Amino acid sequence: MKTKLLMLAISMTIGLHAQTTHDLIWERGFESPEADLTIDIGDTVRWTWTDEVPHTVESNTGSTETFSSPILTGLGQTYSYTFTVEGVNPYFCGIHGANNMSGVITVQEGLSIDEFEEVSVRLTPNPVHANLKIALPQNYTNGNLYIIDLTGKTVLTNTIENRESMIEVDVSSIKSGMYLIRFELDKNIITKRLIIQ
Ligand SMILES: [Cu+2]
Repeated sequence: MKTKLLMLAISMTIGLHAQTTHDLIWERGFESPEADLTIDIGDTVRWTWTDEVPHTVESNTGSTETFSSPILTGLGQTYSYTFTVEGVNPYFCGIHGANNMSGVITVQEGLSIDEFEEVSVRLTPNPVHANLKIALPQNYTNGNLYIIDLTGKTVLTNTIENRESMIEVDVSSIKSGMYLIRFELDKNIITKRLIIQ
């Protein structure tokens, strides 16, 4: 009985570890390499529409998994897909075409914990009213962060210096709503969704 409980606890921990949601913007001209991600099996990719024209997210020829969003229009609309098979998944917008909107989601089995943490950024609290605390990975040299509204306009830019692992950003001057916060840490680009209240 105790063994079973322990096994359950371990498998729940692994399950939680695997369930990361990665955010991407989705608009005309959004392409590789910014539209590319490497994720773990079981992770979800969430695309957020950041312009006001119709788009789809569709797997392209040769994709390991097959997925297709409905045609969505409007700022802040989202489409999410959870990847469950190791492989390579080229995708594109069925309306604007692979030459204008496309990327590749690479799904790997069991990214090591180090790799996983290398690309992890934690935002607390989220939603946030004033002081946003950001936990950063420690093995980068140069960093910038951008808070971008759903029209694609950058409303705040910060340089991250001295390889800080925890920073605070005052967002009280930004009006409430949904934003994307984008981190450029050396060559890693990490985008997350941020709600400001
Ligand atoms: Cu499109």
